[in-house]
Amino acid sequence: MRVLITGGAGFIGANFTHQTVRERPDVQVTVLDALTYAGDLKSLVPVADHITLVRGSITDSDLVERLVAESDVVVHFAAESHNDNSLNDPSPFVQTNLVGTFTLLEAVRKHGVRFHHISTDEVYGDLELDDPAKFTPETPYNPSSPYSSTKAGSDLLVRAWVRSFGVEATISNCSNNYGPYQHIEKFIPRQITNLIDGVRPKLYGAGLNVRDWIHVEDHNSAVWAIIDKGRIGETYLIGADGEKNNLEVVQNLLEIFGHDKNDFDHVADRPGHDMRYAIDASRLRDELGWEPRFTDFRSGLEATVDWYREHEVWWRPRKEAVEAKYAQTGQ
Ligand code: NAD
Ligand code: TDX
Repeated sequence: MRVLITGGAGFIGANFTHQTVRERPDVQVTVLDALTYAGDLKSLVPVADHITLVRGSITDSDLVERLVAESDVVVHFAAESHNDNSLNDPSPFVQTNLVGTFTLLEAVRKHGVRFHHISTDEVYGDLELDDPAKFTPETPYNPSSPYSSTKAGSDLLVRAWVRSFGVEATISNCSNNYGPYQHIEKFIPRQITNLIDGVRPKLYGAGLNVRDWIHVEDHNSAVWAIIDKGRIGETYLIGADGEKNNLEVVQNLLEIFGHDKNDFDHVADRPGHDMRYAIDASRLRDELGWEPRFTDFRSGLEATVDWYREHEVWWRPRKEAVEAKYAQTGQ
């Protein structure tokens, strides 16, 4: 099987590439990645001898068509992925998440190639803290940020290409991922690298916002389950019942580092900050028999802390610029 992985030099795509090379020696992997600020070639060094890497944009229709024509499956991770960046400048989000997905869809349509679209639970908006509900595939779309609205739009493009043109596609909407190779602009690695540097963690607002954490390896095993056994045209929600508020996550990290649980700072809140995400993954579990393996959040977090401690060469070059950017918004 020839698999084209878009965004394979980013956090989840790199972990997916590693998992695929490790567990599926029969798969021929090509990664297409523009190597934006979020992509890092170092993340692919451990698998460099087993993949073909193409540097380019998913908005480049000639390049995309050539690569898609040589593939059996496209797994589409490439995106602008950070909410805070989308509040500062939405333009690359529209280009990559909407125009890029459109470009890929036109190519898979022309060449009859199977497509799997990676999306987020944020397309559903947010839930109240005291609401017992979780997101299901029937929850109406109600995105809040420029990031989540462009992801929602990309999902709708995929659905329309399935219905109107018979494209063989599936969609997955996953909750917040954590694990190795995550960009240090994101919540958990930002706080881990702050703590390594002796800087207090930064909590937006009161810190009561809830995210439904899943280990990146579990997200990626679910993606393979959908590629292997998923029904064409279907949407699968991926989550592992990992709801935690941000304060709890920061206090877990402080404990791991042996600090007092109050050793953090409250900083400016994110405008329009979604309160709570929660996933009902029963379709994935019941239909496809998928189960998460990393169900103990604390030990997953400890392993992630160890990874950042051991891979300072990977993240250090970005740290100063990331913090300088947050300083501009008082975060
Ligand atoms: P990331 O920002 O770490 O990586 C994105 C990758 O896409 C980078 O390597 C970047 O260089 C590449 N890219 C960006 N624009 C491109 C373009 N125009 N052409 C080609 N490549 C381009 O993101 P991530 O956290 O790994 O997220 C991957 C996917 O998973 C995204 O679609 C995101 O919406 C989705 N998702 C992420 C999470 C999460 O918690 N991180 C949760 C659910 C869904
Ligand atoms: O320094 C911080 N302090 C803080 O309190 C940062 C960077 C974030 N936060 C909060 C904001 C959120 O409530 O932590 C939570 C998680 O923030 P992010 O890591 O920015 O993730 P989020 O906005 O929830 O979106 C993530 O999950 C869904 C990914 O970045 C998206 O790509 C994915 O779709």
